[in-house]
Amino acid sequence: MIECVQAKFLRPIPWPPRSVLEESLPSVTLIGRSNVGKSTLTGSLLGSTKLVRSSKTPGRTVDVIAFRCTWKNHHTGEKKDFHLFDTPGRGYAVQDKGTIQHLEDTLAAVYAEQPQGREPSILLSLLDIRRDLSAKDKELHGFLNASWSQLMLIATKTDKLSKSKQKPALAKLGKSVGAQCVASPFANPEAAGALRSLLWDALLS
Ligand SMILES: Nc1nc2c(ncn2[C@@H]2O[C@H](COP(=O)(O)OP(=O)(O)OP(=O)(O)O)[C@@H](O)[C@H]2O)c(=O)[nH]1
Ligand SMILES: [Mg+2]
Repeated sequence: MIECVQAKFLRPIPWPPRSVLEESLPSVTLIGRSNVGKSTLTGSLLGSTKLVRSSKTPGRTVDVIAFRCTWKNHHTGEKKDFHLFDTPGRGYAVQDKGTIQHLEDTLAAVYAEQPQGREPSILLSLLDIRRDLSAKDKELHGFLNASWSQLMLIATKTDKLSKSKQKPALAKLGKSVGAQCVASPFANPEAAGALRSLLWDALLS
């Protein structure tokens, strides 16, 4: 079992982020449209909703929010430190026409903060299972598939579909982005634990 034993809110990083975090650590960065569930998933990964602000109103998160986390593997006793970045939603908080360019700049900046090839930079791209991919989503995922080695697709709001529709919808979404999609662990601590295990392996790779 992987548990978050420590999570520290660092500071909001202005958009686009110009600051450079001093410590070089692996990172997990959550991206996706506004209201898709990034801050909610951040809370699940931290094992606490106290440090995050999710909201029914789109555009809640307007800066890149950085956390310094320590996860512990209770089987081996091993610990792992990393940065977790919750980002503003595309399509609302950052509305100008250069949205994709801004996002690419953000990701490049987050990536550049770590010595390349040494620390894994894991990107979690969140997609609402009920929405068809827009042209911009496709453009962005074309860029990410080509440039990001550790990209994981997370489908949110799967619980809003009936059980029988969830699997085919996951497969369809995965096909449209050209990669496998896993369901977000919304309100399901067991599923949150399973996702932390997947990320743990990725952080150690
Ligand atoms: N039913 C359901 N609701 C979800 C899920 N994930 C998030 N939500 C809800 O969706 C709303 C938006 O969630 P947030 O986590 O604030 O979304 P966000 O992507 O951080 O939004 P911005 O900060 O505006 O970019 C909240 O009311 C959440 O409770 C999910 O998987 N299922
Ligand atoms: Mg948010």
